Amino acid sequence: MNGSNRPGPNILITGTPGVGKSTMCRLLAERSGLTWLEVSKLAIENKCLEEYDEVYRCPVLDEDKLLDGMEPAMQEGGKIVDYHGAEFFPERWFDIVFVLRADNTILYDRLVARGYTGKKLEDNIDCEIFQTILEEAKASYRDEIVHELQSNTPEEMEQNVNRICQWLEQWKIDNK
Ligand code: DAT
Repeated sequence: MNGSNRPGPNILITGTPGVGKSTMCRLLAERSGLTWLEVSKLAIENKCLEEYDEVYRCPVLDEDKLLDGMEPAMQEGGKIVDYHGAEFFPERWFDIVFVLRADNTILYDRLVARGYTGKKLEDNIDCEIFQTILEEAKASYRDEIVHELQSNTPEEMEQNVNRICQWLEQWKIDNK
């Protein structure tokens, strides 16, 4: 049940970079009418990116500032959030969490196509092999709200979106 009194549920879509979070969120937002909060864009818009990490070749995120900026929208409910991590959001924000997964070889090709090389490429492939984000999600949220979804093919993405839309319809019935 929804203990938060939100008018709509909040959904977290997480997983290793390249598993298909943003591609699926775009489609899910269109189909469901929920609002997609793209954390990577919010971080830029709300000026939450600090100095550049030379090893990982990406800027360091000011997590507290990002979370404070997201709070009002999350309280409204009806939000889809995608991020390549699951542990730094408040647990109370989410009604359900989906962890997207992809086969290592498929993920490798996607990340190479994105221009990832060296340590960044290796670390992200290791992250998927060791199912780091799945473990993070299970450690951060109640087991029964964490679901793993395979995201290797367009057909699987379609099935995933349908499944989440069905869950949403049931949520509306249960929370009338
Ligand atoms: P993420 O947001 O998790 O980093 P993405 O949505 O940008 O990933 O997807 C990475 C690439 O993989 C992009 O070129 C689209 C493709 N892709 C994503 N999901 C897919 C799927 N289920 N089947 C085939 N290709 C997919």
